[in-house]
Amino acid sequence: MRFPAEPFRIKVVEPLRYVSREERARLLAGAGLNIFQVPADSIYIDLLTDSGTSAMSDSQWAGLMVGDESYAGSRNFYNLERAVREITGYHRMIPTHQGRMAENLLFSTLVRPGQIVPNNSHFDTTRANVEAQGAEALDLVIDEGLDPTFDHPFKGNLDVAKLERLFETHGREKIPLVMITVTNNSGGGQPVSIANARAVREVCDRYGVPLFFDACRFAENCYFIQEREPGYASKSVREIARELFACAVGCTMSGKKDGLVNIGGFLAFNDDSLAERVTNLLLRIEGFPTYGGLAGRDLEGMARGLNEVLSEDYLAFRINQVRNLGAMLDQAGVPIVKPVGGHAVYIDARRFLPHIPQSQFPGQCLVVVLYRDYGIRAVEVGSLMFGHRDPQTGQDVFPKLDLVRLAIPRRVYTSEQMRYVAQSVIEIHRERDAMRGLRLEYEAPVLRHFTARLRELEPATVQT
Ligand code: P61
Repeated sequence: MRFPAEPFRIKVVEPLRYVSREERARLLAGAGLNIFQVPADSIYIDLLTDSGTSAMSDSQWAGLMVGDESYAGSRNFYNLERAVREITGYHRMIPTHQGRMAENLLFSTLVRPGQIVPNNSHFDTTRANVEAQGAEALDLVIDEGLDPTFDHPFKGNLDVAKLERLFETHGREKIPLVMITVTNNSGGGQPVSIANARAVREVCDRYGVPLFFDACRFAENCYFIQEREPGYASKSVREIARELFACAVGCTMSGKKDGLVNIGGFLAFNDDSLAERVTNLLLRIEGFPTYGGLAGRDLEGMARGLNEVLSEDYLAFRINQVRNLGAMLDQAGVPIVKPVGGHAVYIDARRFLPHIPQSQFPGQCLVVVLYRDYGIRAVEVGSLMFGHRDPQTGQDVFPKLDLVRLAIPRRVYTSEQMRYVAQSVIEIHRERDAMRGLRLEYEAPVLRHFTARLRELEPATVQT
């Protein structure tokens, strides 16, 4: 039987500070209504991200003490390399300080200006790293993946017909690699099936182009495969992971998600000549190949975390905790992306706040109230994160979806705390008609959501 509740007990606690509503309102106003700029110790429940926020196990903490900080040949590098080989089947593992450096190294090596990199959906760092090479980051997720109400077991799948057409139109010279993000974060934490990964690989092989995974949440993806894909119910998640990774030639990885660590990442594949090119760049911008940008102890924590994350008791608890939060919201009529994904519940802000147009950032409005009134930090994944002004037309361009992500850190919050989150969102939903839109006062040229400053619109200027 799988564990019905937390498959761990708590040995160390981190006290949370209570901050009054007045104090939260003051902090938020000073931060330009940007939740990234609020000090974390003024937050009661922090659902900004599941990235780097996991609680490490006793074994991982013990692993830090056997960190070998030798400049070259640290024993922890070999432990991590072994863990990655066993799980993925890729024999070259290049450690990096986090996922975006793995992306930078891969794209700097393989991508040229004017090329196109298709993905089911690029996450923002992936997109930024593709664009930094002067290339286009193209999202090809299946149409069902863009409809927040459509129930589909593998909404993260990449549209194989669209990929075929892309190759037919542009030829293989324009497409240096194809990526699939497992699970698909920007699309709601939705999984990708093995059948889809195989079909994409088949197209890539025909055109002689490599397929890479953005594998941050591979274990959660594999749990969904076991649960939902015909033929996989009796296979272990570990076996499924091996089969999934065999569909691609390599991966980028942020260990801050399914590596169960607070910092770390890697790039892994089997191509020795690519390893040589990447390593030359790594030496210049990140570190020596046996530590990347990390301490030996960090490598050890990630080696142990990668094995722990494949525990099926852990994964059953993890996926159910996120799913239960979604169910509480759904039952109360809060519009969420369905089915609930692996690491987060996504609220559909356009349906939650239909009276606030995308130009007034409905998702960010909800983020503001969640913190100011309830001490909960969520993140907007919508018109603030992905919207921009088209330089040619001068028009504002908005993404199809305006979502608010409640990302659940791994092994951190109790079910009671999750109930508090659900009740808070439900109360806001009841009062939603009184909420007002926002105006952007400052934006940086890239990744604007980190530093943007906003202001609440006066009631008189709200459009109806
Ligand atoms: C997150 F607000 N994700 O979801 P790094 N690929 C994928 C990711 O989800 C991802 C990375 C690559 C984060 C952290 C984050 O604007 C933001 O180790 C599918 O963070 O470099 C990271 O991995 C990059 C949150 C990143 C953000 C950028 O919360």
